[in-house]
Amino acid sequence: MPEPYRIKVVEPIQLLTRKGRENKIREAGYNTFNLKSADVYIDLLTDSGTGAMSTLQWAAMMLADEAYSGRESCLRFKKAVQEVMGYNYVVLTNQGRAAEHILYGKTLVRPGDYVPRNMYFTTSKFHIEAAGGTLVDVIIDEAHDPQNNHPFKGNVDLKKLHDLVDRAGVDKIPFINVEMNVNMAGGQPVSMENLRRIREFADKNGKIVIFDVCRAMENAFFIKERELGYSEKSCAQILLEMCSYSDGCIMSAKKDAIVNMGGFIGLNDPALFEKCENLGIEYVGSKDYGGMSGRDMEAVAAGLREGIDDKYLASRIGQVRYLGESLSKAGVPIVKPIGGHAVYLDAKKFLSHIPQSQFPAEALAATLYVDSGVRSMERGAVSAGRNKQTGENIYPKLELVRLTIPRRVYTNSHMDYVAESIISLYKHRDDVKGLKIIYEPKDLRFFKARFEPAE
Ligand code: P71
Repeated sequence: MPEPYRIKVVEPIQLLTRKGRENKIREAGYNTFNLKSADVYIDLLTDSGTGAMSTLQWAAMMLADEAYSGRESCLRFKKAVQEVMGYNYVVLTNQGRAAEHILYGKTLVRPGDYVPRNMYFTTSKFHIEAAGGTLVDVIIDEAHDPQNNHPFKGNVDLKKLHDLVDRAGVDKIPFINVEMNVNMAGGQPVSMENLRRIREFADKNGKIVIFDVCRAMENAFFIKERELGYSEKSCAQILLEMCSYSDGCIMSAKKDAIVNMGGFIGLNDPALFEKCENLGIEYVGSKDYGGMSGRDMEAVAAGLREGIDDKYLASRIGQVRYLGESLSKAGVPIVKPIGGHAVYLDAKKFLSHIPQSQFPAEALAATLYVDSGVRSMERGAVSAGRNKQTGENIYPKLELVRLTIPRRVYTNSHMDYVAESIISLYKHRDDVKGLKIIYEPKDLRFFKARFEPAE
């Protein structure tokens, strides 16, 4: 089926010459984060905050209440979270990492703690480590293999969870952290069955479960499509059941809620809520706005309801699949199954002549920009950073380039262009050279690192 919407507002884009793109990437230190968006033709850097809002969202923004306290927009925001996800209490934050800072870093994690999670995410790992904790990857092994076709590659391996409790001691585990549609694994879903088993495990061990729901709506779609007993349920019903297995969540609304800015912590425990709300006041903004304007809140409230619509999700994930299948059919190595928000190129396979110490994913992202003006994001050794003790580079199994599709922004002819560009690059892949780092900040280095071609 075609997209369940038509386009009312457009934004022109332009393609620089090849020479121009060569200059721009050199000036950017071969890091696509450092490019100006005006120099990018098709921007697949991220799906975060880059979606196109609907007429309903823009109209709701005009009705926003910008009062400092007791604003109506805050009540409507909280009502939408309760209705769509079922959490009783909501702390407003400007985006996901502020929610992680408050809930993980300032409230739950103590020095020496271990936090099990189905694969790391950069900002989540940062806030757990900044509080003196260690993130322990408990995702199933299949998730680390780009070719494995497991339908729920985001699942937690319950044995790894048991082993961690045995090894670290149950008191050293402040919470179990479960990400929906695991970003770093390729946008891979967690099954309802797995969520139920995590809940049982948590209850047996007296632990709370916190979800990262920034892509939980896309996860709900995969459950509907792939898990026995869910095909007749709506994604909205599925999402409510998913969230019922958790005690709380953090959300970057910039993803599934299709807004440019916003986030929150959802909780069911009033005492935990009280703590987080007070921290929110100290770190992000008073309790009725938490770093958002009233219009941001109205956009989120409307977006939460639009983002969980079955027809929208089918078209959204259908577009990601359309791009992935075009690449796969041409033999380009991508992570399988195709995920919810992005297609991930397997840079280790794509550029098998470049050692991981020369950052093949970063080199591939830079070359793709020069070739076609398409901006993608490195998700490999540069993102993984360095070992805090030894200072050595961490070399993750997955060395990927993420082609992240913004929601409701590009058409399938843009996807055709992207696919053709990558297929032609794949044919002359042997010409691509590796990179060496010439500058990097201490933490979250991928945002600002600079490179030069390796000799
Ligand atoms: C994405 C982002 C945005 C991003 C963040 C860090 C580096 C590069 C790009 C943000 C997430 C996320 C998950 C699973 C928490 C956050 C933080 N993703 N959890 O994928 O994917 O949310 O950006 O609103 O602070 O491009 P925030």
